Amino acid sequence: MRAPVLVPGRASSITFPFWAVLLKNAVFVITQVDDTALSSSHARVLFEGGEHVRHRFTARGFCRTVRWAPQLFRAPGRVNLIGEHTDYNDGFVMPAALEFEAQAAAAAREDRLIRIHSLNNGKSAEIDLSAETHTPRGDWTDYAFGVAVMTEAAGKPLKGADILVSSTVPVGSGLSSSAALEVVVGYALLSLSGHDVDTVELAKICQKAENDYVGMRCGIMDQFISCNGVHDHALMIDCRSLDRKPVPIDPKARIVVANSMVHHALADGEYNKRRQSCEEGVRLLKPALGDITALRDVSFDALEENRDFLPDLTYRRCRHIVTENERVLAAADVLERGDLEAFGQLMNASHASMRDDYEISCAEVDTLVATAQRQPGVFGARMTGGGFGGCVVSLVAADAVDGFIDAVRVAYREATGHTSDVFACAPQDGAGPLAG
Ligand code: GAF
Repeated sequence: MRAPVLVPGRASSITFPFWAVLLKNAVFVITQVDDTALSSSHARVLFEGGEHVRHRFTARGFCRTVRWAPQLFRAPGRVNLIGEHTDYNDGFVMPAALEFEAQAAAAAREDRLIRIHSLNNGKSAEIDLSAETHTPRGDWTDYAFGVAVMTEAAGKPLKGADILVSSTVPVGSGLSSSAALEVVVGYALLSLSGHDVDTVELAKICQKAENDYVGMRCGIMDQFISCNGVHDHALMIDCRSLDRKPVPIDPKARIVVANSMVHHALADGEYNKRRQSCEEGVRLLKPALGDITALRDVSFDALEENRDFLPDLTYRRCRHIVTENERVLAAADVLERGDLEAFGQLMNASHASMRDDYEISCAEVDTLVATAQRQPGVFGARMTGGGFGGCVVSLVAADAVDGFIDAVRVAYREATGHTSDVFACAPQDGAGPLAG
């Protein structure tokens, strides 16, 4: 398989909202991070902006014992344009970072407690980094505390911290709300403890947290794009070397995301099963193909020549990965040449492969994809993310976007009864401090 030429991404400046200036300039005395105080609508002013008086009232309302001068951080969710389930096969992916993001206001502590409060669910929790062992709780806090534990395991000692988090990434939609939370917490903890933040290393730490603390055997795509996204670009990532190349999105087209509003519960178990099938494929093909370590090393011709070594289901799982890798490489070429029609056809083929070979779609998503694919001005559409629900990504001619959004919303509601959130996206930069 041809290897792409990859160059490091460009960093660009981050704009920060009005509320961030207020918060950054405020030194306030915080009481406690407790549910009643912080889940109030007043507390939300911290993250959503609002008039200064209300802001100060809020600060006084829940701040009593700890002097708090937080630093602010952000980490985006993502949409993947093409390259699904290829990341854990050492393959290629092409995601973009979204405007939806997790934000954190965080300050170091004198001790080794990490205390976190979520403005999304109004819940708080803490761990003591000095404890001998840490037991995952099976809830949202595992993403945050897993990152703290894995950061220390990577040889980076941390100070304790008080962290307030808020996220606009819709949960369970396949837009990587968990990676955004991991990355924003990791960025905050490293910064508060005086470490330089290497965004490739941070992505690896966050992936390890998800693999070994949360128990989800994900690849590195979501954490990597949240750390390294590039404004107005998708990012072509080689998940083996972690080389990356920003690919500009032609201004004649817009990325449009439509949420199917369904998420089937079998997602995590089925995800791990897909990964096992890929590993089985490599094991069974190795005697014939020699020095392969991942499906990345298998060409389509080699797979076809050796398909008799594989049970049919394993063969189809492998065929998705092998053809998807080829599609991502082709997609990078055609996008660079501005051939949006060809890019769209690769997206459509990717969806068919996920639906028929990898079997990670579902009826509602197939309906949404078909609805999107038949609209005027659309180049292509496919499911994005891990599967079994979540979002559909489409590439749409810029001058057809408004009509596309309305038509998809109406047709999907008529077909399924669900009201889809449909929105055009502009790719953002990866994680970083919010105010400098
Ligand atoms: C999930 C995982 F977290 C990613 O690593 C990736 O495998 C994706 O599903 C499918 O492409 O988002």
